[in-house]
Amino acid sequence: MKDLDTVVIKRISKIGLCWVATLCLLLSTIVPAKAGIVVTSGSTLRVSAGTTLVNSGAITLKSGGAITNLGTINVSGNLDNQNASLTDLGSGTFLFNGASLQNVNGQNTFGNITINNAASITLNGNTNVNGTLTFTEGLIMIGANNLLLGPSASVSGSPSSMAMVVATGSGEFRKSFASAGSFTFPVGDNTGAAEYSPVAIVFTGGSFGSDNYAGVSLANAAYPTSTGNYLNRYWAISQSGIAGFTCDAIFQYQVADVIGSESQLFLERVLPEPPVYLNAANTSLHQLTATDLTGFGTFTGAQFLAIKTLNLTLFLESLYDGGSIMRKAQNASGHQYAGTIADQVSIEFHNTTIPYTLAGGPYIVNVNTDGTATFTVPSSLSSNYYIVAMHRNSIETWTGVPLSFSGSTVDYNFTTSASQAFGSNLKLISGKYVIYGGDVNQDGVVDAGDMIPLDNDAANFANGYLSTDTNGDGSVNSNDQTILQNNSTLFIGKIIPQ
Ligand SMILES: [Ca+2]
Ligand SMILES: [Ca+2]
Ligand SMILES: [Ca+2]
Repeated sequence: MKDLDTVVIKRISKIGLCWVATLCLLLSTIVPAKAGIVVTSGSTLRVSAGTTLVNSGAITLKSGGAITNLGTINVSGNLDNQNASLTDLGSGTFLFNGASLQNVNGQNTFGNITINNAASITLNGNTNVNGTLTFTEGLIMIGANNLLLGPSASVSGSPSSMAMVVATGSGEFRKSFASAGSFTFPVGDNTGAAEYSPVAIVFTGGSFGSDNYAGVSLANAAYPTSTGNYLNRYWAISQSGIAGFTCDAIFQYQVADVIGSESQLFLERVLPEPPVYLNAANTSLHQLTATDLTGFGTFTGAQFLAIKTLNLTLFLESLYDGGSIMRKAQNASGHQYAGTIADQVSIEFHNTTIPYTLAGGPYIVNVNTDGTATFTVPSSLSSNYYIVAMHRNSIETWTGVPLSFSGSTVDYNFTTSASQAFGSNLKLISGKYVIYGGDVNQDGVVDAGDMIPLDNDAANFANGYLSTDTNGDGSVNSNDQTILQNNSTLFIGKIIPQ
């Protein structure tokens, strides 16, 4: 015997047990169900427009079952969709009004959702809302799942710290846009005290492709590089399918999250690096604002720290013929990089005491044919560091001494003497000191281990921007063995402090 308190909707044609579905179809009234509804495989729970199905328990949608809600379904227990794929539950409203935490399982597409449960609901799958998301009371905790509002969807009610989306996990609260326009993400955290910190974004232009979205997540914590005066909060905004956009953004924070002086705060986009500072905080509205963004990233409030510039000069043996000029690295069809760029190096900042740990980077930096390489250093790097240059087939090379980054500009030239590199580990070519080439496999030494991949690529007549192409001409052949053999004979390897 089935549980008498549970309504089980079975396959209509097979069982003929269709009374609940029939009632819902026919009556424009409130239909009370007992504690729990189970929709079995092959059956559909259909709620007509104008009908409210009041359910005082859970709704279980078995795999193969369906719900077509064109009216309203009041759920006070869990909504457990056991279908594996995204399931459209109809264009009607689901009212979550339980007295304890409600779980929404599975991947669901809703028309409208209203939350009126002070004990909150948890989404355990990716969730779409195409109509209205109404906040009466309670939190929607999305965790690792994405909550996506469609292009026509909107938010209603009065979001607050007691009625909002908690987006502090790896999931995002996403909104799709049909065209330029604005949307306020009613997001916040439930870390310690629940705090409401919505983000409003206003697209003023752009090309909005199908399935586009902008998505928000946040953390009630200091961004790791924050120092001095800062905000105990950061927001990450991503987007997909929105090309060539311009966008304004407003980030609302709570004064309780200010560490130090609020008047010192600016909106800082900390990612992507290098960080940039935007407008000063509005200390009466407690807002951080950005205008005319053309890219998103991670944003926080922080004091303005002077931008630092590192001007390096270096030559790579692999591209250097003398005359203070490098060739441009080639790929199979021509120059790998446009303009005056010869190649790219990656630059790391290392601390100056054992164990010389990584303090910043690696940062990908363009090196021009004249050896100059300039980039903006994150303002958080304000101490002394060894600068380490790495290149796809060159020997890792450290500065001869640590450099101070207390000022705004740091110049360093590896080419003027051997001692400019730690251990004087540079090669003299035509009056300039260059970074040794030939470390194809990037293990820190030039030896037979580099010859194996080179020989393999040469045997295959490989072309392209390849680490085995030690002279950077775009093809791998016996000419690439020269640097490698010369430096292998000299037992060239990286020399680093230890
Ligand atoms: Ca909090
Ligand atoms: Ca090697
Ligand atoms: Ca070559």
